[in-house]
Amino acid sequence: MLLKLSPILALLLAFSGTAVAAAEQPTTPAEQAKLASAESSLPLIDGEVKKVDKDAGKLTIKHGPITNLGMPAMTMVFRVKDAAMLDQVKSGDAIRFSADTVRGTLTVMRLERVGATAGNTQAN
Ligand SMILES: [Cu+2]
Repeated sequence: MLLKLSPILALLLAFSGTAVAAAEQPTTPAEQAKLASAESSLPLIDGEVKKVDKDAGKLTIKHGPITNLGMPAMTMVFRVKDAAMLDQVKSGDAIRFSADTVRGTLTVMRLERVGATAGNTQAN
């Protein structure tokens, strides 16, 4: 009897293992949509790039109040979500950006250049 039960038990264990693994998957389409909308609903903050550190993957930004983080205006260092952001700006650029805490680190989630502050007026 025990010998006949054990394959069933093994099957049940295999199924429950699969169920647990599926439940731990953090990225169902619904969750991805939720994450994406949370990201795009972050407020855009005015800032000025003070330093671009490509080696460290960081930007120093003089920023206005960041309401979603409860942070007053200051100059500070942010990590960037995407290293390509570091190629889009240089020191002195006026930007708009959104920031959030990702795994305990303040991270630039979105970045737009609004113009250079150094009289860089080229005709497009
Ligand atoms: Cu700050």
